[in-house]
Amino acid sequence: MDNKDSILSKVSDNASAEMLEKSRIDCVETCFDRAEHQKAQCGFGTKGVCCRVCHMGPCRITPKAPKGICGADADTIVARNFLRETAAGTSAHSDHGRHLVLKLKAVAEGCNQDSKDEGYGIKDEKALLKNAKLYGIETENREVNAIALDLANLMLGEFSAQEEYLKTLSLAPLKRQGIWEAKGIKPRGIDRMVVESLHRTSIGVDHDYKNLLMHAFRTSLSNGWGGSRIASIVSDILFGTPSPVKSSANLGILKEDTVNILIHGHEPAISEILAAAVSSPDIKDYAKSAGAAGITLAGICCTANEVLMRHGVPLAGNMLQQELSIITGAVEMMIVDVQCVMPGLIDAAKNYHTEIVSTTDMAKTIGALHITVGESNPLSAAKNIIKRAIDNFKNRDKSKVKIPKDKEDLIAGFSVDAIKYMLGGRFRASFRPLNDAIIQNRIFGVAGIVGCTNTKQKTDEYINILTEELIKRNVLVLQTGCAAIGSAKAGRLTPETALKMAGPGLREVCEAVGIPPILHLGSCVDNTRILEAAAEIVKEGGLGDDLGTLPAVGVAAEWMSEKAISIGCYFVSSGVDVFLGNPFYTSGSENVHNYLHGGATEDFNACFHYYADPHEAAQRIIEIINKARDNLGINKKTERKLFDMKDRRDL
Ligand code: BF8
Ligand code: SF4
Repeated sequence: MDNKDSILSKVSDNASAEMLEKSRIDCVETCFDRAEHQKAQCGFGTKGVCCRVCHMGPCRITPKAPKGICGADADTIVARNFLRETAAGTSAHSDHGRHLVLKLKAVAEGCNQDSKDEGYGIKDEKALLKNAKLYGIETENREVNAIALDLANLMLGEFSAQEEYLKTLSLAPLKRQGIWEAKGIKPRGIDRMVVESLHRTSIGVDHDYKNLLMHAFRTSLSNGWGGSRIASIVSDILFGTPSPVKSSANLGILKEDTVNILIHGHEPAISEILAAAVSSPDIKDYAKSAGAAGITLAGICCTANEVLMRHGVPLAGNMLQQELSIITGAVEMMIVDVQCVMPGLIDAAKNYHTEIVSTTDMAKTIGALHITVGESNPLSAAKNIIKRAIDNFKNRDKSKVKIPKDKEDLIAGFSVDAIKYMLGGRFRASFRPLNDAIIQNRIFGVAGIVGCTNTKQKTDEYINILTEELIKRNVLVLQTGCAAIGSAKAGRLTPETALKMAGPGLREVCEAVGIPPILHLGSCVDNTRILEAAAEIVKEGGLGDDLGTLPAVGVAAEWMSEKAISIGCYFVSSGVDVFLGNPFYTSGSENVHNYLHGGATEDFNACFHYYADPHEAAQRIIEIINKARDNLGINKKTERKLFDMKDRRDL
């Protein structure tokens, strides 16, 4: 059994530590225990030199056996594995995007509604019109549904295009588009890119490690400037473009006297309708009649981020807290959709009254109750699920309940439109003040800190150390995914707490504008909001004409998912250096490893950097940003000027 010290070496926040301790008392196994059981991880796997793409193998590369049975060497095998991971990550984000486009199409055709005002609909017509125009769709004097249908059909074409290049690429700066063209990595249809990845990596096809890696970058672009971007755009149209919203984070948001329902996964369609169901008066009455004071709806992982951004639904926790949330004994139901949902939830739930409900036909787990929200009357279907959770309230065993007190306030909801609005106000919404602040060295640079939590690291530690080190040095931090939840749990997503840590220049700007120095931009697909912001900064002028010239970096601090590999690749091929807190499984090939961690700079002006220590990462990030500033000629010593009232108003 773990002692307190060993528990504290696994998790950073007190709520998680308390629940991990309770897991010992309740005899519930968690991912932290299973990580111990898996400790002696396979060296061939971690080096990337195990190949099982055909059944003459598996083949493993060693000094004595430098080639597989077919003759494939370490370079080929490592690059093939890397491409397969990138393709899987791309497919996850992009399929999420596809489901949303299909939802938009159904809504435009008048389906997916209970009545005119209930069920799914187009919440943000402004976002629809803006994006339709971006794609060249006629909007003048046309019905909203007709425009939505055209946009949905165009976006479906982004998945199925065989010969045409992705239209969404045109949202990137022209110079970057030119680099993709010159390097031959402009993706065609998203589905084609993923299928081609599988084809290329099957036995006897592509053996040139560089050619394989180029297809990894090409495929990742079909995610970042394709599937994920489309997912964010369509989510905003269907559910509303986020704007700053207050909420709170960590397991302390659960309540002893309410029915507690957790939503977990990634796709916002189900959670949106559940959020609507929970706030309907008949459901509130139903909860009261069951003896509860109300319903607490909260989220885990990126589904949580989606409904936080749009409705202020609190964050129960990030990926490695999913089992810990059940161990509170106070969760009536966890409703899951796709991605990052651990099969281990079922065994954890068996120890309590918690019911796990899966909602998507493509993601089932034995032991979970499967209920889908169909095309007709989605709101009624969602209400029925919530009623079932309420019915389960009476089964809660009070003797097993222990809810940690920890919860922190937060501000989220920073879509690109919201950031522009905060910076420039309603009539002059723009990135100009941010660009000026960077040019004047009030803000030294920008870092996007994204990604997961991983049992190989103490949860949230790397994220929080690095974030603190960077804002101290006046680097504005943009966050998404589980990294943002990590900062939220540490109480860093409030202007007050974070401003105490920020360097003087960054603090000045944040105070003048009224934003925290760490901005929560949303879920993992919303990493494309970071690219969108970067593209807007380039467009605004004064910081070069390409994403690759910006004083900006990306960081996947505690990543574990294949999605993070795809994200990292689309950042690098978009010209943004990416720091990893965990290594890729590529060390078995010097050629592959060296290209990804250095050689790629020649092609894209960016590459990957692995640092196990967040302090060292911070140091190197500062050097890279400094070099970008030098190249832009904005490192000239400018006279520091304190803001007077007029400057603040101008900002
Ligand atoms: O898509 S950050 S652990 S929840 S993979 Fe998963 Fe990683 Fe969390 Fe969101 Ni992204
Ligand atoms: Fe072995 Fe080649 Fe088959 Fe891979 S493709 S398992 S290296 S024979």
